[in-house]
Amino acid sequence: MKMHVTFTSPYARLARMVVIEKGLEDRVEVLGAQTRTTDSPYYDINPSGRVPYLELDDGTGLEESALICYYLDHLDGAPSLMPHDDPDHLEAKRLEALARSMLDGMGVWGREFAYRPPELRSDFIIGHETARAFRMCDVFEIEVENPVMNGPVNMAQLTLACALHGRDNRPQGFHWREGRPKLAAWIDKMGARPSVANTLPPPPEH
Ligand SMILES: N[C@@H](CCC(=O)N[C@@H](CS)C(=O)NCC(=O)O)C(=O)O
Repeated sequence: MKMHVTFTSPYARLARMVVIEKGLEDRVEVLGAQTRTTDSPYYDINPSGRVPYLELDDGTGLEESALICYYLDHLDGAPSLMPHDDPDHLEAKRLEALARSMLDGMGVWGREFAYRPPELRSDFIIGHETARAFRMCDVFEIEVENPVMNGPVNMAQLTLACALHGRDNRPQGFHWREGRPKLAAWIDKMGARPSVANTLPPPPEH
């Protein structure tokens, strides 16, 4: 299988984490894609131009990190990151959705800095997304004590790690550790997992 990613994308990072958590490094070739470029050759592989994208050996292509993670977790017939028979299944899904909601907002916020020159940035969008992200961090300062966030590794934990690990001051002004000691300690603990440590985004170019 081939997985197309960028190494800055948190959604691609989530899929890369699952490859490592499930021990699939020998079966999934991770390839850097050229996104956000006119006429990128990647558009011939995935017309949407988004990452992550998983090309199965039979040529089928899967878009969307949630679907890719689902596929990879179920490949061995023993899904461990989203176990359906777990009594906490719904609680795990609830927390995963909260973490993804935070990640989605941070993507909007980060794109204002990454892809717009300063004079075109929207203070309104930046303000709105900054406030949302900090509110969600406050929610997780409490929820990191939830048993789902402390039991066997799962999608809720990995999604929250994608949103926060290696993201201090990224986007600019995201000082989420301040006043949130439990969340900071939880992220640092997650950072010891190879799937988290080995998928750290590269440092910003500017
Ligand atoms: N909901 C999608 C979001 C994927 C996404 O937005 N990826 C961004 C990178 S973070 C992307 O590919 N951007 C390139 C583009 O918009 O052309 C998922 O979870 O996979």
